[in-house]
Amino acid sequence: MKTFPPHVAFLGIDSQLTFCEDGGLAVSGGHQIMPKLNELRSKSTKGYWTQDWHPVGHSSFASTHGREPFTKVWLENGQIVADYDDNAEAPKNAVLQILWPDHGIQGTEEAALHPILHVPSDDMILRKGNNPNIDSYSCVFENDKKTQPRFENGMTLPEQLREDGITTVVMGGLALDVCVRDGALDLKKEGFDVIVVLDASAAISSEGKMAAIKDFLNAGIYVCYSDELDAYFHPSQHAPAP
Ligand code: VGL
Ligand code: ZN
Repeated sequence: MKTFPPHVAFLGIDSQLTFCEDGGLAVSGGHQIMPKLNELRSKSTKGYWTQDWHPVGHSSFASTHGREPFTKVWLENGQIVADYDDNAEAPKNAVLQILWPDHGIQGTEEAALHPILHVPSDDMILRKGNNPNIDSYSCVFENDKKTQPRFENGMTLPEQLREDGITTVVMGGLALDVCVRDGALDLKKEGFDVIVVLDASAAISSEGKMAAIKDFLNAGIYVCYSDELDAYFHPSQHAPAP
């Protein structure tokens, strides 16, 4: 098996039961990507994971507001200030929120990383979504785009990656059209080379998947399938015959 060069790290996003079939926020194809994540992890020296980690009654939950899941609203300090309307201006200081079914509740069995994943004990896990009033899709910024999720050691993910000598991140996980997308875009903006592996990810919707791929390509993020990575990192061994 070919391994990634040492400056390349694996990053698994929200690879939790809560985002798989039968989970709180079920993504179809969730369980199926887990063996691919194991395969990618085994090719990398360093591994990083994120975990969606919400308190009970989080402001991103429809149930918290007595609303239907998948409604779009404007939140200010975790409170609904208006319903989202395509034609209306955004209320000042408000953050757009899709209200989700309850998911990723701290300490529950379904909030754990998927049980078939092989997570070496020195891999680092970044928990996000702790703040009851702010959702956190990206592994770099919470949805206010100001505050940042941090490891237990106090470091942000970009700080930790730089300290570890990582310049390139190979990403997969759930959901491609929400947390993988926002994390990939933010890591790219932070100056990392980012590769999103499609068969190691699953999306909430196919429209969302197409929109995310468009965003990746516009941002200069590589999008590929797992069986293309060896050729990408070891091109001389994969050159076409003369
Ligand atoms: C996610 C919606 C809400 C994700 C997390 O991991 O993609 N999506 N919370
Ligand atoms: Zn969440």
